[in-house]
Amino acid sequence: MMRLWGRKSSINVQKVLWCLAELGLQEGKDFERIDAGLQFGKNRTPEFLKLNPNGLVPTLEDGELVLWESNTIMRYLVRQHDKSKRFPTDVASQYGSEKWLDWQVGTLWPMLRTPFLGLTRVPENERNYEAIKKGYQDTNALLDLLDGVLANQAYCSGKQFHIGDIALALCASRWMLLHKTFPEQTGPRADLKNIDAWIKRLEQETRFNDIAEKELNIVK
Ligand SMILES: N[C@@H](CCC(=O)N[C@@H](CS)C(=O)NCC(=O)O)C(=O)O
Repeated sequence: MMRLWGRKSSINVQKVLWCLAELGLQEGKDFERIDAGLQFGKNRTPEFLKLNPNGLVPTLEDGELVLWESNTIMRYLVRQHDKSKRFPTDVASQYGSEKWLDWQVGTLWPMLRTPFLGLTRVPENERNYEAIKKGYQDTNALLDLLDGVLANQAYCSGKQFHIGDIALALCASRWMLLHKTFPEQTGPRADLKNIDAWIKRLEQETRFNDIAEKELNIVK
C-alpha cells in the first residue's frame, strides 16, 4: 500500500489527495496517510529526513520508491496508477498541463505565498502588510493571464481536465479565500469571470469539493 505523509490542510498535500481521488484510489484501501507537518510535527525526525531531506510534506512512499515535490508526485501517480484513463495522454494535453504545473510552482505560488503565509501563518504584529498587499495585487495580474486562456478553453490544457488544473485551482481557491477573509489587507480582488466559471466546472465535474477548504486554515 502506498504511504502519503502530510496534513490535509497543506496546499501541496491537497494536490496529491485530489489526484488520488480522481484516480479512484482510496485512503485506507489503496494508500495510508500519516498526518505530518505544522501542529502534527513528524517532518523533522531523522526517519522522515531520510525520506525527504527537505523536511516537507507531501512525501510519498510507493514500495521502494520515495518521492517529494507535489507536482512530481502527481505526474508519477498519473503515469503509474491511472488505470481508468482519467487524464488524457495525448502530447498536446499532457504538455499543455505540464507547462501550467511549472508555472504554478515557479511563478504563481511564489507570488501568492507572501499574502498566504503572511496572513495565515505569521502573527499579526510581525506581518509585512505592504508586501502582503503587493503580493496579492501581483497575483491578480497573474490570474488575469490565466483567465484570458480560460476564455477560450474549458481547462488549462484544453478541452479536458488535467493535473495542471489541480495545482492552479488550489492556488485560485486560496486567492479567493484570502480576499474573503482579509479584504482590507489584500486590497481588491480582480473580477475574473472565466476563473469563476472554471472553478464551478471543477466543483461539478471533479473531486475538487471533497478536497478544497471552504475556509482558510489559520495557524499562527
Ligand atoms: N515544492 C514543494 C513544497 C512543499 C512544502 O512547502 N510543503 C509545506 C506545506 S504546503 C511544508 O511541508 N511545510 C512545513 C510544515 O507543514 O510543517 C512541493 O510542492 O511539494
